[in-house]
Amino acid sequence: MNYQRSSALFHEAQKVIPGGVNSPVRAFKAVGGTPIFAEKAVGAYLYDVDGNKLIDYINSWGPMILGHAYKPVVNAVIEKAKKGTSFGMPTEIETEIAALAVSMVPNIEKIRFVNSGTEACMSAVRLARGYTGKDKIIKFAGCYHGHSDSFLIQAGSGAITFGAPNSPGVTEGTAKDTLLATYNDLKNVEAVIAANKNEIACIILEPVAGNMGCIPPANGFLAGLRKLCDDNNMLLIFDEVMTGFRLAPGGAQELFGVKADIVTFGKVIGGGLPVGAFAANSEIMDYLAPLGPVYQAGTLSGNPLAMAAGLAMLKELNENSGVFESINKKTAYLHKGLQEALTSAKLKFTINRLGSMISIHFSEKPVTDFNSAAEANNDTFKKFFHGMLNEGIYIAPSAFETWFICDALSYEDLDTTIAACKKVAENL
Ligand code: KE4
Repeated sequence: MNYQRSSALFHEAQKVIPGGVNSPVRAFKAVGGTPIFAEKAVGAYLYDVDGNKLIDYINSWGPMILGHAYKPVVNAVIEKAKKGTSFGMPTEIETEIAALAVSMVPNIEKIRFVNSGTEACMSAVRLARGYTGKDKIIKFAGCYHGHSDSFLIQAGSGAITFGAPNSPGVTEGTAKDTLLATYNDLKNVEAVIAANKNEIACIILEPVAGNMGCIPPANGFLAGLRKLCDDNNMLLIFDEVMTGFRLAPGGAQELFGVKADIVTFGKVIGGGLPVGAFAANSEIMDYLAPLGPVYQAGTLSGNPLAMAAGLAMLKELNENSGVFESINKKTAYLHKGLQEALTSAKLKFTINRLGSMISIHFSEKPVTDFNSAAEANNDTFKKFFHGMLNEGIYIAPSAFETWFICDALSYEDLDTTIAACKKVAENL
């Protein structure tokens, strides 16, 4: 593969953009090498600036569940743009997409649109704190909820009493209100709660983790968190930025039958344009300004182009629920093929999958939380990543990401991916 133009563009970008990228994971720091610059993408294929055609398993980190440049989404944006790009005033389309989302997702009566998953999760935590009158939150090591200060936290020395910043710029004051727990470990969550009795506003988690690779919830984990929240007057926040409108029309709540108090969205709900959202029942959501005391705002929230893209996407998913079964079947087919390819190469690995989320971990132990994900062989992953890229298969440039399957992938594409995996694995 020739990456000359990507290299030249990366050189120029670094002169005027920190690290040459507008989001760190794109810089290939976790896998080495030069990031690829996209030229265009259609369906399951991404075309880079050097003319390479790649089968895309990132899909903009999740939004392109129906494939890139999906015509109903593109046409909706084009038509809407002709009427103006932003007003800073209420528009009818916001009500349309809000009503559709409320009809698709269980346990929500109202939804507020914002511009990113970070903004959605940040606002959901502020709402939980305002509604409960309590300051502390529990998040899980390895779960990512965006770059808001309260989430950039690592385990503090007194792990079950307070967190510590994991980025300069995050204050000790902020960090002390974030408690870190271990994913899939209810006993650990109980200990954190006991050490902070009556001080915790909420538990926030990815109901299926996608930022440690894909890590499904252990049986009973989500229901256990639900009970702990009910018993301790805490709100349960499902961060469905990744799982929302992907695992099922109603997301993880529908799939697992566990009720969250607040749900956050991003990615798919915007159809590739900048949209985040958070939703709950009316009692909780009416705590938000202008009705209630919890302030939250945004110039471009409910932007007409973003709403047009999101509404077109949700309409497609709502009217064609066969998509969910289709992408799940494709992911299961891919899983089987990857499993056989990696086994025949006699590698130590484990594959996690749930619905259309899948990840390969070069570890022979089960990967059920951040520590077990971190113990996998990252050097092998780096070689695997570049080997697959050289075969025209573009997976996430980090071992701590999930593959995103889109319905534009054909079974021929999947067979090409499996053959590439077999070839690469034999040379690792
Ligand atoms: P954004 O602010 O990036 O729109 O959303 C933050 C976020 C919140 N919650 C979950 C579960 C997420 O996965 C994300 C963002 N995901 C990463 C990829 N794992 C975005 C990629 C990036 O940072 O460039």
